[in-house]
This record gives sequence, structure tokens and C-alpha cells, in this order.
Amino acid sequence: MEMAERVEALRKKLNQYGYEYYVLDQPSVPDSEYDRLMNELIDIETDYPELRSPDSPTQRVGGAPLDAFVKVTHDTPMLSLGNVFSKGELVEWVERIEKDLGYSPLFVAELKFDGLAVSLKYEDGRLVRGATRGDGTTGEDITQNLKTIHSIPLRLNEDVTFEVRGEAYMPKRSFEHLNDERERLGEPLFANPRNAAAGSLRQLDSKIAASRNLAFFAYGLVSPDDLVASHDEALAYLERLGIAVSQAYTTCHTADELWDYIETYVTKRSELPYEIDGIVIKVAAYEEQEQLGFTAKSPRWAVAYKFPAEEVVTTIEDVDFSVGRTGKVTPRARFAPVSVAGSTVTYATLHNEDFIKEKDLHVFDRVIIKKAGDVIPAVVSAIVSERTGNEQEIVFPTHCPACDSELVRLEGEADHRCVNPECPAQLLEGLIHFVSRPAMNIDGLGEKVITQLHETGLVHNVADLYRLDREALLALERMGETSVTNLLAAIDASRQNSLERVLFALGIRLVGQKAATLIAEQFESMERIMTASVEDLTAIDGIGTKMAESITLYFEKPEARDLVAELAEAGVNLTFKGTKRPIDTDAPLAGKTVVLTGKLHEMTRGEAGKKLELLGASVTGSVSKNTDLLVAGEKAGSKLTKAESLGIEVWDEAALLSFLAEQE
Ligand code: 0OX
Repeated sequence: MEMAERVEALRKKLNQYGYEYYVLDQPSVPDSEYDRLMNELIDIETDYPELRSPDSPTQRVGGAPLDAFVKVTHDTPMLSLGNVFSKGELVEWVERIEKDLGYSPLFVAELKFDGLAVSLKYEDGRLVRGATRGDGTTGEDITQNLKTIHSIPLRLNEDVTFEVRGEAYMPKRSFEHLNDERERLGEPLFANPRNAAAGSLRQLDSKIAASRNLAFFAYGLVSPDDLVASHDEALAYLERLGIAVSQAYTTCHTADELWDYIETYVTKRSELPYEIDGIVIKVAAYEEQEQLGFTAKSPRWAVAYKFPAEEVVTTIEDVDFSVGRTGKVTPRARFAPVSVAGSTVTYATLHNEDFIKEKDLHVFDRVIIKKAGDVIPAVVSAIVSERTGNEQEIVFPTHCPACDSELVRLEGEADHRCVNPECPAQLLEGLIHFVSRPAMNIDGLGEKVITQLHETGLVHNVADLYRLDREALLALERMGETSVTNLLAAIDASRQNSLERVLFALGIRLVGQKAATLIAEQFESMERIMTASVEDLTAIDGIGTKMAESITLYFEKPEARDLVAELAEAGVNLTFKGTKRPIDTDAPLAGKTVVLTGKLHEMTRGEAGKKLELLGASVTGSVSKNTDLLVAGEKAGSKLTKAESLGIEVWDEAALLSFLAEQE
């Protein structure tokens, strides 16, 4: 036989066996037979380079590492899906469709795989390009990595030219194996299979992706009108061509039928070998899809029902109380560590005394917890039926845990506050807030240094920062020439900050970044803000009475006015310097404090920090109980150990990249 013919025969067989094994999960030959044929093909391709081909099954092992991913533009944008969260919202969506079309169409309901959306381009039946979704318009060419996924055919059963869209994911078993292995090696764990899949596909070295046992399901065809007439036909067609399509889809006529399907998978979800985070519902006929069209972000003819957050049970082992910069005392429950929505949870805020009373929580109660918005751990309820009698009441302190002065709880307010203006915990938290990135952004003033400055008495109020001298700093432990020079330069640079930063940095109750920007834009100088009335302030769209009252109350205090005078004296700019992008309190990481440590490969920590800040995070230098997330690159040291001991969520670089990619 001609060598070329043998090669073709081997490829055909290997493709067939691979399909049976990876897509159908029904191998017809033992692994040894597959390996034998593969080795023969590898040998021939080594000896006859002219017979090599990019769509040969030998290409699935990964190739030489890339320097960078090439950007690709999607000819047809990769849109995202609108969401519904309840039966009521689903019914409304269906009614809207029926109203727009004037009749009730056929729907396809299918699983919403929790992975990474990708586009696959086939030309004459050959896979020529695989790309990430990116921002929907521009993604990255990850062909090398996608080729390592056995459920993505490199050759189709027909020589067609089209683009397929689908989800690359990591099966639950692969995820568990991968994390077990990483734990053994002391490497940071992936938070969930989605992050693991996205992280694997973002590797420049495709051998890594090849080792990660990823899989793929197709869920759509682009511009398919001449091939098929509806989505269900498309799925069946894709399957005939040898592309992995989940068999879980169904067709429905009514919202009730759709809801039945959803309920079935709410139950079946945990038995599936891969993660799903919802159900996708699509109007079946392409003609109807075209008629319904798109909004700016998503098609009107499809919607995702998102499953409610996963809930788990654990025990409250203890409750501690901390004092924030506004004097608010916050109770926090410590749990027996438990895994929920892909990460280990050890703490959750209990907010205030009313929350504890309303939920009737006790130390040693068994409780249901979930992650609100899949991120922040929250207590849902106590399981009263599991009480043993050993539970203990959670007693709210009457005195400040930091300075022992009596706490006050004002009429109509839920919070207990320490009102001692000299409370060391408040002062320290105030200083930490003042220097933080979203506020004055003073680099090199992490929590450790600030605590040191505070404890040694060098810095009592924030204006003291601007009066620090070199000698005093050099006398501190662990402070060398270079760090002192850098620190003084960073403090000096902060004098030039625009007004909104200073206003936010003062830490006035209820005044967040967004409000500070609105007010600074409007009033342009601290002088004018200080003399503004409640009416002046509420005239700004977005500033409510409560916040306005808090601002006027703050500036009525002589200490506050003195502080502003001291800042002015120290040369701190107190005027608005220009237009700023308002900070989005709905941003995905709004209110989250993130620390970066270790070496990152794809970007510097500074770059990563900027990206996270753009998504609303406050990026700080050191890990504390206030840290929500640690991003640990290579050779992460004490910060990682500390974060782990505090039960703080840890992401590796891959998890960070996948998160950033999702937000694009
Ligand atoms: C999924 C999934 C995602 C329809 C138009 C934009 C996305 N994650 O499983 N997307 C879609 O559909 C399109 N279907 C899915 N099954």
C-alpha cells in the first residue's frame, strides 16, 4: 500500500476510535489498539514529513509554545445571553416572544454548560481556527489548545465550510484529578472547573492544555440558513458531522413545558459529569430568530435560566467582632470550612445584631450557607431541627472590642458603633482606607507599614503622613533607604490627586467612590463641599438625603475641618482636576479587596492590579482579615500562607486570566 494511503487509513481509524471514546463514550477497541495505531502514524509522519497534516490526530498532543495569542475578529459577533431567574421571569420572556411573533413558536431547551465559549472554523471539513469569545467582537486564536480537545474533530465527516460555536469545559472528574495533583504539588487550586478550563486554554504552551482533559459541546451554527432551518436541526446536523453535541436538549411548546425541563435538570444537575449553571432556551426556527433580532448585547430569541446559587450546610464555630473605620462593629461567623460553588468558605459576615436575631443564629448552630452572586459567602438560615441544646447565644458586645468605650446603637439604625474618635481600631482602619488604591493610592503603604506607623505613634491622623520625615522612617524596623525614598515619593505624588480621591479618602460615612466623584465634579473644591447644605448636595443626581446629611454632619465637626486645613497646609490638592470615569458600584468586584502576590507570567502585578481596579476591586498590598481574594502567582510565599490560614479565597494566574477574560 502507498504510504499516503496507509496514513489516510490510520487517521480515519484513529478519528473513528477517538470519536467513539471521547464523544460517544462507547469505545469499540481497547486503548492498546488505539495506542498501537497512533504510534504507527507518529512513526510514519516522523519519517515522511511531507505526509504530515495539521488535522492529523497526532496533532492533539500540543505543539511548540507560542509567544502570544493572535487576536481574531469574529465576523459574526459572539453575543452573550440575557438571564431569567424565576418561573415568573421565564413566563414573561415567553409572552414577549409570543407577542412579537403573533403566535407561539417551538422552543429548544438545552443545558447551559459552564465553561468557556469558543468559535471553531471549519473549511472543507478541516478545523482551521479556534478562538475565544473575548469581548464578543475580538477574541484570541487558541487553535493549538483547542486541537488538544478530543471531542473537537480536526476533520468532519463532510467537507463543509462553516463556523461552529460551543463551550469548552473541564469535566468534573478531570477537575478533581487536576486539583488533587496540584494539592499534592503544593500549587494553588482552581476555584472551579470553569476557571480551570479557561486557565488551561489561556496557556501559551498547548502541551499544558493537552494534559488537562478538556471537552467540548457545540451549541450553535453561524449563518447556517442554507444548511438547516432550525436550531434543533442544526444540533442534529452537527452531531452527524462528528461534533460533540449534548443529547440533553429537547423541544417545547409552552412556558410550562420549559419549566418542567428546567426542574428536571435542577435535580439531575449534580449527577451530570460536567458542570452546568443553567438552561438555555432558544426559539427553534431561524426565520423566527431573524424576525426577533437582537438587543445591543444579546439575541432576543434566546435566554438563559440561571440556577440559584448552590447551598451547603456547615456549623458556626465562633463569632468575632471587628471595628471598621466608621466605628461600625461587625460580627463575623467562623465556620467549619466547607466547599461551596467551587471554593472553601470559612467566614461570612453576620452584618449586625438584627441579622443575627432575625435568623435566630447561635454559636454551634448548623447553618445553610451560599455564595451570594456566586462570590460572597452568606448565611441563609439556621437549621433549627438539628439543634442539640449545646448552641450558645451570640451576645453582641456592649463595649468596643478595640478601645472598650461603650457602643451606641442609634434609634432606627441596625449598627452598633464605637463613637470614640480616638478609637485606635477606627484610626488605623481610617488610615488604611486613606492610603488605599481607590483613595489616595499611596504605593508602598501596605497594612503592615501603616500599622507600624500608627503603633509607633508616627502617624496619628492622615495629615501626619505628609509630615513624615526621612530620619524617623529610617529608624523603623525593616525600613531601608530605598523603601523610605520610594514611600516618601509616593506620599508626595499623592498630594497631586484630584479632589474626588481626597473626598473619598476622608472616609465619610456612606460616601463611596462614585458619590465622591459626583460631588467633586459638581463642587470642584473642598471649600465649597464643606459649606454645602443638604439641599445643595441632594441637588446632584445620585446623592440622597442620608448621604448629604452624613456629609454635612461630618464637616460640622471642628476636628474634620481642622483635618482638611492640615491637609491643605501639607500641600494636598483640594480641587477637582478633570473628568473622571465614574466608578461603577455594580462592577463585578465592587467592594472587594484583592491582594496580588508572586510572579505572574502574562502580565505584571501592576497591570493585573489595574485591570482588577477597573472591575471595581480595591487592590491592597497585604493580606488581612479584610482581604476578599488573593491572586497568587508563582513562588507566592507568606501572603499565600496567611491567606490560606484566614480562609481567604485564592486564585492562581490561570483563574485570574479566566476571570478577566470573562469580564472582557
Ligand atoms: C452554553 C450556551 C451558551 C445563543 C446566542 C448567544 C449564545 N453555555 O451552554 N450560549 C448559547 O447560545 C447562544 N447556548 C448555550 N447552550
